Amino acid sequence: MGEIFKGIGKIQYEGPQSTNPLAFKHYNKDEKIGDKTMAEHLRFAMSWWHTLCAEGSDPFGEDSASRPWNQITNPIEAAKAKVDAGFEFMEKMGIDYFCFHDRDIAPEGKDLAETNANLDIIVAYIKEKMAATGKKLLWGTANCFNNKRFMHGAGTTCNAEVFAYAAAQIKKAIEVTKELGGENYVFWGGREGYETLLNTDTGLELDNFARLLQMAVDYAKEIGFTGQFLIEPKPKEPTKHQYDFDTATVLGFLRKYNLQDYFKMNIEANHATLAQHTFQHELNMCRINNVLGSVDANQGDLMLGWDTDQFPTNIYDATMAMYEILKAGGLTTGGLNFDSKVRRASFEEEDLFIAYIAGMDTFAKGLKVAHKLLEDGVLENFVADRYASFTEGIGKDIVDGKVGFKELEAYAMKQAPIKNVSGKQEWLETVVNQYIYNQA
Ligand code: XUL
Ligand code: CO
Repeated sequence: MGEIFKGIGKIQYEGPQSTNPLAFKHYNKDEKIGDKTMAEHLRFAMSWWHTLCAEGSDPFGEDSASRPWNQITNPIEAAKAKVDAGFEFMEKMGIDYFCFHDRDIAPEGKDLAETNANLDIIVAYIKEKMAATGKKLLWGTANCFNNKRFMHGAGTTCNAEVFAYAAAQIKKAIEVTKELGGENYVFWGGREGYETLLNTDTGLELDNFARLLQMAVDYAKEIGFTGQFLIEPKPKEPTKHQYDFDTATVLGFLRKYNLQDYFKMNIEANHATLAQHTFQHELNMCRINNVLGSVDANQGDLMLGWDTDQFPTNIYDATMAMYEILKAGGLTTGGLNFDSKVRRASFEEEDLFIAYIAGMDTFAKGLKVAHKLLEDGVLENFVADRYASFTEGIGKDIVDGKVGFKELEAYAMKQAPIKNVSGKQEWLETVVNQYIYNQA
């Protein structure tokens, strides 16, 4: 298509005092934070769907933006133009990774065979672009929620014909992800839930969902796909109740069906808040269970009950997210994928750049603050002191499994009056704020 984002050059780092809307204020990709560069820590990714496919429509209104690459009538040519736009965007933004659903990159054909053939054409085109630019695929996934065939679900449908179709679609999506060297493969259960229990066999649906995931595990082994499988929890929307409600629920499911060794989580900030959790809570649950895979970086509107997928600008949330990520040992095969969309009224192409800069700067600043917090051991030292009673005496006996109810009763009968110590929440909140204010 030739240059698409005319008048916008490569986005540069200009430092915290810059007032240039098209410059980074905190994200300085080669700057070292601890032993890794910012780019290595943050592993930013562009989401194909929100960045290249979405044009501002919502349930009440038509598109507000018409992207030039989507104006081409031939669907394969339009898909190629979208690839051109995506790679130019990543290049200008300095983003190394991208993520897609199968249907984001190539149009459906008249049947599955033609749809797969369309995918092959675009995958070959993307592969060429990857080789020329060094951009990488963070994860691929199958869109088993948009087409009306999935009205009752995909892996959790009541219709075995649909289950078979979904399995075939996911098989192809895993093959494509492998072909492009994808580091992960995501399962987000868009329709894997129910609208009413009056017509739903939840037992069969969950068993079948586990069967589908087991088939994916088996097939990945068979074809030598070594990327990490991820499940992206979300409690609701589009279904009233989604089975992959949150990290704790997904872990219970995986353990029941003996799938726990094959899946980690892809945590999305706005999904966490829809489940009435903080973003940090979900990352924390992943960290302590060793299942932190990747992150869909966005933010919701806490006053709304749906997924608004806004670009992340909340510095406090980003700091605490990076704190959990660093404590977990960092994003290994994962990354920070902007599953975020510009607001409907931010319809100009420049707004895409401004939005990504806002998100990347927020996480870069969060990374710097979180690194410093950890380096100084502020919260760690406080927490260690708070639980010190479990490192000696009766507390150590509890942790070591040396005592049961009877021994503890005997101990409690003779113990001195119990003294507690303040949790100092307000003080800790002040300290975190000070780190945010004082970190350049
Ligand atoms: C939907 C959502 C998806 C997944 C991939 O809420 O987050 O875009 O990230 O299917
Ligand atoms: Co997501």
